[in-house]
Amino acid sequence: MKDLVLVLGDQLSPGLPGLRQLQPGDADILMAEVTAETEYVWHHRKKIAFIFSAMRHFAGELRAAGRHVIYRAFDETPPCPELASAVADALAAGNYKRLILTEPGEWRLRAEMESWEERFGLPVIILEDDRFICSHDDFNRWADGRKQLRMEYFYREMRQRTGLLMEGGKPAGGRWNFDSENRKPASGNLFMPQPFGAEPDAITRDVLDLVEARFPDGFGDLRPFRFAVTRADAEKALDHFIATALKDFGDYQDAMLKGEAFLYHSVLSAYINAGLLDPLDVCRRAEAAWQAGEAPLNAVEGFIRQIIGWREYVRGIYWREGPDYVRRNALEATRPLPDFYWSGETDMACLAAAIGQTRREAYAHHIQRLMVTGTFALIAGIDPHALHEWYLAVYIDAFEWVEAPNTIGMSQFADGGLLGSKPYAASGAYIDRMSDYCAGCRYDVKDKTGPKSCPFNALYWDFLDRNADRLRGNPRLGPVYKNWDRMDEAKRQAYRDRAEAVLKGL
Ligand code: FAD
Ligand code: DLZ
Ligand code: SF4
Repeated sequence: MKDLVLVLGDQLSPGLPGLRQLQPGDADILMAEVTAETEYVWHHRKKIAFIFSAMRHFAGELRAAGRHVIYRAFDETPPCPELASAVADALAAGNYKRLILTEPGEWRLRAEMESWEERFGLPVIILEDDRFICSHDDFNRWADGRKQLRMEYFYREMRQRTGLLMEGGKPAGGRWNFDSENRKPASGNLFMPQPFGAEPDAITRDVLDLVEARFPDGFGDLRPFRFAVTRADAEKALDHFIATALKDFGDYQDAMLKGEAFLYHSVLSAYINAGLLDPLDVCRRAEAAWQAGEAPLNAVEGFIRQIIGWREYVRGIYWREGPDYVRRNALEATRPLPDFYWSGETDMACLAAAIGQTRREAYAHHIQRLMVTGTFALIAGIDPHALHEWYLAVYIDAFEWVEAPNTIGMSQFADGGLLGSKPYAASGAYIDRMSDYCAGCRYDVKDKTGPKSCPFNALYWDFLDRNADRLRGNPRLGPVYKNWDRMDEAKRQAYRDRAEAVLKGL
């Protein structure tokens, strides 16, 4: 009797534990495009197409390597409703001794899979996903007993463990972190790099037609579709990033520019998260570029920190904190998500730009997510769970283990400061400093409380005022509250009134 190995849409790695431990003759592989996975949030149509096409290509590669793959395509009528029904059908059709799984990237599926042994009456083995650098046990060992979890300290351990950018046990360049050099605004540039784009092949074209036909009311633009869907093309995207953008990644990491969706970002997150690229390998390639003198240390350190630092850290927190993490709401924010998060139709030029490109590309870079859509929702008091579902839907790289801690923790402070030390609240001045959005906006970023004043300005102070009981004690906000306290009451009231008008207008 053989084993049955289920491979999910974000587990497309030949080194996946469930695949590398079994010989081709010992196991059949099951992959399934199923309705439930396309419906748990209103996924961007590019995201559905990316997952389906990458799954189909991966199944082809497995077959070419001599594996037997049972593939349930969405074109079956009716499509397979959920992963459990795909498993049930495969078990009914074959004679299997065990079901082998690699742990999924969310609590929802994890809980479901834990019920499968009883449901299907055969041993179900759930293997730890060791495509990450830090195991659950290692993260818990690091976190246990600490008063505060802070990414920077976790990151230093990951540097030591991987040896990345380490020289004789010390950080290369004498510092762990070069962020102080990384906050430059960018300016338009004819030679701005663009991410690698793949021409859709016949498999991708079929998937695009399928998604167009089956998700006519889906979110976002399906075409043009230029994402890589194979390991080979994802490798090309990595090479392309290292050759064209890595050297400027650090300097312009926090910059935003009208009409430039990608700037010097790598646009590799979807490939890493789906398993097409290995995170450690990506980091070693960036390190090699620094060693070869092709990219400066501030860029390479910043890039590597995002992957072995932030990416591993947020995952550790997601699994450590449990399934209720996505429901946390420390600031008790309850305002519904404004419709313009879906339509992009708002006069606020920064939000229109970030959401417009999200609709077109299924991509926004970190500062757009954190300091535009994230900050606005935070200071407007939007329900963090509704916002979480939005981020989980609209980005091609969105899987709950990485999206939820970034949204609930980093961006909305809804975990009360567990993941990060302060809320990312800001007035329009931040966006004005880091972007060219304000120049073309209907609102005036310099105006604080007038009818045309930038909405971020009043909402910022109103947020601090509304949440004073919860936030005043935060040491990083002490100076800000001092400024608020020093303002005369008429000015404070003008901020409150303008904020009320903005919020009514949502
Ligand atoms: P780059 O800027 O080129 O960074 C390099 C790589 O570092 C990324 O590919 C990614 O793998 C990793 N990385 C960078 N920042 C983070 C981070 N904060 N957390 C984890 N990994 C990071 N990232 C996702 O992969 N999926 C998500 O669903 C997601 N949701 C987010 C939601 C919010 C509210 C915020 C503020 C951030 C979110 N991020 C998410 C993190 C980050 O914005 C994206 O990883 C990044 O924008 C992807 O673009 P890139 O590949 O060009 O990244
Ligand atoms: C995101 C996604 C989509 C849209 N469709 C599928 C699918 O049909 N089959 C599948 O195995 N996986 C899909 N995925 C990815 C899963 O939702 C993902 O594995 C879980 O969210 C866990 O991270
Ligand atoms: Fe955004 Fe305010 Fe600038 Fe307009 S003025 S782009 S709303 S920060």
